[in-house]
Amino acid sequence: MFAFTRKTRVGTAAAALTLAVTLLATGCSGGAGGGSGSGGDGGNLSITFLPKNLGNPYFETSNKGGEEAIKEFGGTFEQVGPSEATPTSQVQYIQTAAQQGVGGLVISANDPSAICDALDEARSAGVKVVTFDSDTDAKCRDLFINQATAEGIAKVQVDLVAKQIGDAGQVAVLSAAANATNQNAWIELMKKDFAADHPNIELVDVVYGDDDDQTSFDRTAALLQTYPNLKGIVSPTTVGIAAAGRYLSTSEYKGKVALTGLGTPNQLREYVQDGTITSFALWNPADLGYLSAYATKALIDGTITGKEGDSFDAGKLGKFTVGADATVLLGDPYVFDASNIGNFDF
Ligand code: RAM
Repeated sequence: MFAFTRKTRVGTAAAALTLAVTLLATGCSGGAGGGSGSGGDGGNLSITFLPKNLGNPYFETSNKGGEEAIKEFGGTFEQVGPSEATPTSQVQYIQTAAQQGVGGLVISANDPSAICDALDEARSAGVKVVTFDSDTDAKCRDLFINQATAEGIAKVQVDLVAKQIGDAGQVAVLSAAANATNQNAWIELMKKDFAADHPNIELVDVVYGDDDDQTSFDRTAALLQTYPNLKGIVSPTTVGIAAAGRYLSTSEYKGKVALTGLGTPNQLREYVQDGTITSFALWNPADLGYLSAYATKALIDGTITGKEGDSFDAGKLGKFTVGADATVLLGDPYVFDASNIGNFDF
């Protein structure tokens, strides 16, 4: 029996919000809600969340979702993480969690392979390893909780920028850390989409802000200087798009150079209101954390092993089934604009 312990602050009602698209959770076979969970001795339900880095509102929201789920099923939630999103910065936290004997580790990887040795050791010690948001090589983890398909995430951003610049001209990508598994997968697919469907759009550069606000801000300034004819910036990171929005909103480029990508409504609201940003996309990070926690519980209590076709209950989100490559899919990306941004608080 595990008492729930809270090691992060509980914030607003953000975690309770569910995006229109994700709440479909169709087959929603009855939310567990408040405390049904595993009951009794479902294994070691002490679960540690390890984001790419701390201080990113996106991960604060996903952690809140994880915390909510773990509270429901009576486990212990902890959140740890490095200050910088570098390839090996998470290793020491993985080692510590394993030494502490946690039952599960939920991690968003800064690099597909740099943390694999540490994860292997943790798994040998009996820790269930679940990646979420940004995967490792599949052999290094038990399960990956994917926010939306990589193809869908790439396409929504390409479609948005194409529409915003009249389907012609130069665009650049402002990404996160150079090794980030998720952004790199999305960028590769964006390149294909541009080449296949948008012959008049030229992707001139991909630069990296390291999911650091100041670095992302500086990279935005440099892009605008280097490419005077730039028509649009696509930033597939919540940190990057917020920093680029801040730069553009007080510059001569506001409303002239389009900015889109993946962002949180709370960070971008003012830039939608002041005309810097028309529309952008994301999923519900709280739901992603919530689903990841329930998936980890299901691995720990033996409901699933990560085999394709395994299914488990994820509380208010309903039932989910493990797909190919031990991956579970949350849903579809969602587009935010002036008409709907007021409905969201995260
Ligand atoms: C940042 C991180 C995260 C990514 C989002 C869209 O918060 O890079 O991994 O999924 O942006």
